[in-house]
Amino acid sequence: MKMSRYWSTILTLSCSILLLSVVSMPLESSATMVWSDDFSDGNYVGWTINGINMTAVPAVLVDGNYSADDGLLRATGEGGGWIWNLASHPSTVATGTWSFDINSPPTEPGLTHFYVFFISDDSDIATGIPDGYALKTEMIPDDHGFRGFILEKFAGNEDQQIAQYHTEQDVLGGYHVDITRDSTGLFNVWINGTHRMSGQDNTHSASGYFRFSTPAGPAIDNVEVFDSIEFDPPTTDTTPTEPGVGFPTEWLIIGVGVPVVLIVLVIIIRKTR
Ligand SMILES: [Ca+2]
Ligand SMILES: [Ca+2]
Repeated sequence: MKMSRYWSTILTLSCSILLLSVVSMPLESSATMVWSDDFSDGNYVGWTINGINMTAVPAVLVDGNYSADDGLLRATGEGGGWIWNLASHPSTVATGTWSFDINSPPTEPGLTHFYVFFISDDSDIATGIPDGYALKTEMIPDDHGFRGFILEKFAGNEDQQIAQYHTEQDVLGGYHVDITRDSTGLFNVWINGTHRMSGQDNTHSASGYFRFSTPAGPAIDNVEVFDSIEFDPPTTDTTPTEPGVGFPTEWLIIGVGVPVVLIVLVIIIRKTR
């Protein structure tokens, strides 16, 4: 009882569709996280620590101080805001997604702001201000009365504001931050899940490090860096957005492919009896 050429072709096609869809699935659904650290092991292995004494002119390198004893990376040591600590982790992602938690303790004299350089190079490390892009957290009102978050570009000796989000209250306690940057240089920033900033800049297209730069007090945790855009910007700036929940086309292919294969098998079995 030979299988007809017609049904043989159908079966081959069906199996090919099924195989293709299964093979293509991991490409679409595989994790794209490049690196992460939640400090749950109580250490900051993988991070390089520096410190800068800003009271000296020019500023001088000193020992930086951090502790991960409590399961997050907190700048410790001398307070007063004059010793800046710089924790650097290798990170070559320049387009993608950066997610992290920050924690600001009640301010002490001299501590007014800190930076997360999510894209940076290793220039000007002696001043604590590398080239790249940073989220600046202005914990309490600055000289201009601004408090909140600033997306800032650093290039040479210049820094330039890309976008800002003025908060109603002092930025104290814990906040979750998600930042995306696409291939056109467009940044989007979410604070506690709500879209708050967007802006575009193409000055820097490469990164060497992710850096947490701060006087003693603030902490960072749950750093996750992806080389893909994990959050879609909203159509308006007021609507919180969640990661896109699309219906993968693979499911559709499988939804069609599996029944087709089953139907063909049933027909063949009935025909060959
Ligand atoms: Ca942690
Ligand atoms: Ca660790």
